[in-house]
Amino acid sequence: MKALILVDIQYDFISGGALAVPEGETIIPTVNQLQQHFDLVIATQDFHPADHGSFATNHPGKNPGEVTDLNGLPQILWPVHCVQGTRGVDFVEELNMEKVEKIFPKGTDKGIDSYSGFFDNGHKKATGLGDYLKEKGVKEVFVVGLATDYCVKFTALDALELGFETYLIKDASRGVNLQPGDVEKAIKELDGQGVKIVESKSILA
Ligand code: VGL
Ligand code: ZN
Repeated sequence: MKALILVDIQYDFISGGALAVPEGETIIPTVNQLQQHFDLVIATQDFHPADHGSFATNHPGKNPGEVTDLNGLPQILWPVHCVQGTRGVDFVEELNMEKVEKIFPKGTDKGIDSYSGFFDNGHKKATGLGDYLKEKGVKEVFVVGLATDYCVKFTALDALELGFETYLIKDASRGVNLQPGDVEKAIKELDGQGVKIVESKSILA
């Protein structure tokens, strides 16, 4: 049983969004095609309250890109993004959601960020995604979406740690590249940990 996880394909992560990932929207046609090749499709949704601790504006004197301490964890500060009730939090209209069986929101606790779709950044609370996939009999997890160097990366690493055979579909993901080369670094790290890096054509063929 193979599952496809669509990570954070939301307005704030595409061109024009608050935390725009370069070329973020260009993955959508490929992601839509890929869905037809999977038994199960699920989506994660970055889903912050307005007072979330990952927003630079909630730390007077600090700017996006700076790192602070958030309840004992290092936290990169981001522009305000994916706030519940705003358009930025919505899935991009062109993304086919018909096959998506369940949505897993994350980043809802203002005191801790959650890059992975499985756990918060402190690995304290599970979103339920791991148990859900296991109950469905999933053995292989394929990860696509935004952003390769943050939420896609940590979702893939947690999938691997939970015992799933884990794949990153490279061309169906895009990254932030806060520092030049971050995406390549993330892919190398995933590869080194045992995530299989593949191209969409190997699945669509
Ligand atoms: C993400 C930074 C902050 C992501 C979410 O979806 O990769 N990155 N929140
Ligand atoms: Zn976020």
